Amino acid sequence: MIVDARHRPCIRAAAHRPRAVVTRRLASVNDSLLCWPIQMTTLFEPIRFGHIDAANRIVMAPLTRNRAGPAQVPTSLMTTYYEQRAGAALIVTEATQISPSGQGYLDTPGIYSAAQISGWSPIANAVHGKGGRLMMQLWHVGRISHTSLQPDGQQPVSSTARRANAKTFTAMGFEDVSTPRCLRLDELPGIVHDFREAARNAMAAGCDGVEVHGANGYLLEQFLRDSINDRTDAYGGSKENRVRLVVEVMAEVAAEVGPGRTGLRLSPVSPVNDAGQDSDAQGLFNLLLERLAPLQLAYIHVIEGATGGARDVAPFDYAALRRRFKSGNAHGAWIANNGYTRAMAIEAVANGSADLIAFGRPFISNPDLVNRLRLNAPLAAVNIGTLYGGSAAGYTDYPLLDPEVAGRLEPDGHPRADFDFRYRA
Ligand code: 8OZ
Repeated sequence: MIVDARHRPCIRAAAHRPRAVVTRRLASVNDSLLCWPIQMTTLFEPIRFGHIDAANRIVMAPLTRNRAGPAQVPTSLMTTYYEQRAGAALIVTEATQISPSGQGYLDTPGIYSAAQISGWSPIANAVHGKGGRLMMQLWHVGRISHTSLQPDGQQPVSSTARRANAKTFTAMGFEDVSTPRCLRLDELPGIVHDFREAARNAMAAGCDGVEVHGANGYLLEQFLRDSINDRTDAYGGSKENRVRLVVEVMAEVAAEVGPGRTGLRLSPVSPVNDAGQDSDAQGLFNLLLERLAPLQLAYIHVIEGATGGARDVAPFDYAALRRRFKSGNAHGAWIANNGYTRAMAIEAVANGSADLIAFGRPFISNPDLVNRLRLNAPLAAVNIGTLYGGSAAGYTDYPLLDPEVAGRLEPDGHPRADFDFRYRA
């Protein structure tokens, strides 16, 4: 069961108002007797899960933007970008490499050096200053990389020596990824160690927790899926063996920062980055969540369908996965993602199929997405040409909602009493 957030000062005033159920009186006849209850959505209500208290149920999904500075250090422009979006219940940072070999794209930030920790620190402070919460997404890209991005121009590493049929973004533009080298058994403790150290660094930077990137065909998924993992050691073959590395990483990260500050992102059937379908995706991910259950993680964040694409790319019973996570974990939250509209998000939270909903691209072009969703205001379209790399253009210059419309909100973000609800769905 999810318990409500301990209300922070910025939302305390609102907490005294009965928002969950309101009554509207019928004008004219016997108005003291004729009332009907209107069940209001819970998408905009606070929630506490693990050790995270969040002001609403709208998460900013991790979004790769390729604007880190030299030595993969976050910049002050990134502080502005994240601060502008702190109205989200929770921001999950763009994927951030745990080690130099974990990098797969140009100008993605890292969290393995002192300079990188110092670079992330003002971002965490800025988000907290606006009442938001910041989880750092930790990734190792594995074979989705290019030798030009690797230390000393070495081969990327993976669970296999087979190259992915995928592209990455390098100094030369979009290029085919390089052929990887298969990690030796004796190198795997080092990968687990790097995740743990990175988690420690994220907390030193002031983050509220970490989300391990177990999705989208990157290193951890390269171990999970039998379409990629062709090992014959204790980390390949059976499902039990293929979930082993993810379980070890999650156990170490949770031991470092606390399970209530640890989440995991999965994409069980997404085909991105040449991640072929597992021969039994349902069985594989069901087993993974069973093995993770004792850890009592703060949340699981699931991309439903193809990342950024079709939601029905392959059959999958997400509810079965959620049941395995929820069973015995009273404080864990289920975050759903991928192509959710406002109506779908309201419905999913209301019917309990998700506790929070993560929005990706809408957060890029709508820094005040939470207010817009509250008011059912129009959403601005994203400029695809400025997604990856570049400067402030298409990054920190997306406008806020028209102040006249935004003026219909209380300072805490809830619609004013005189709001006429014409923007409501
Ligand atoms: C879109 C599609 C696949 C991968 C990530 C950079 O997951 C990505 C990604 C984005 O971090």
